[in-house]
Amino acid sequence: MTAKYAAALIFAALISGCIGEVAVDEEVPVHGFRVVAVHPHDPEAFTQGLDYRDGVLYEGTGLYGRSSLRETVPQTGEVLRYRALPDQLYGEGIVLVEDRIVQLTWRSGVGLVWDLEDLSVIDTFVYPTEGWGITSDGEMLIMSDGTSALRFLDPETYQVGREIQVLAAGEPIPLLNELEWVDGLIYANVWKTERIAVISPETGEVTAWIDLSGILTGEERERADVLNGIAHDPETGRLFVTGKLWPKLFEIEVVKSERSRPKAA
Ligand SMILES: [Ca+2]
Repeated sequence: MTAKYAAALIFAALISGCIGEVAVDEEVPVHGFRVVAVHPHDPEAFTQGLDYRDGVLYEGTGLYGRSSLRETVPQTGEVLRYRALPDQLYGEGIVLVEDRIVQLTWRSGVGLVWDLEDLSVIDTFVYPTEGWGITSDGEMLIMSDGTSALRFLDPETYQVGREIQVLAAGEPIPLLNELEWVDGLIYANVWKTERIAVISPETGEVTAWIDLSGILTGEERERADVLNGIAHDPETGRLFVTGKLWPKLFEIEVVKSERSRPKAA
């Protein structure tokens, strides 16, 4: 193929919308962010779940032999309470529900239920999928498992009610990870990306993306693993994000855009 012919083919594909990443996301706005505050975060914490209540941040961490549940002061990173998981359990998402903390594990098919008052395990439950992220809409638990599915679980029986498939511009979005319920929408980290999907809990449609590219410096990024922690304070609207082995916890504001833009390379 001559270069001129190849160029003509590419041009034809471009004008017909067949190539170019803009086409994938063209119907979904991509929001930016503004850092409001930066707080210390334990760079040894392999963050898998983040939640917030009454001035305290709750964090679940992963890896075999290093998984934990911890309660910290967001402004300082001070650890108020800490519980190690058994070595054979790989901790995943967490969510506070009334006076309990529910924590998933990755491939053990078992969830742990902690008493918020003394951080003792008071119950367990089982599920047939991997466990990734978990949040709550105030009535049901919402769980991710590494696919594009989100399942709604009864918070008393842990039985699955309904399930939604998460789609952006008609395409399934797999690898949904840490979750957070924010003002009637589900925020989800997408594993190995710096994007948060903003998802309608009714339809599973991604109504917007939040692009957190550049939130860590290049040097920080080299030492850290992926974005994987979102916590929201419904009282003040504060939104916290961090990631696995990140040295910082960020408070951010979402800077809304009505327009889509191509994914970062
Ligand atoms: Ca969360």
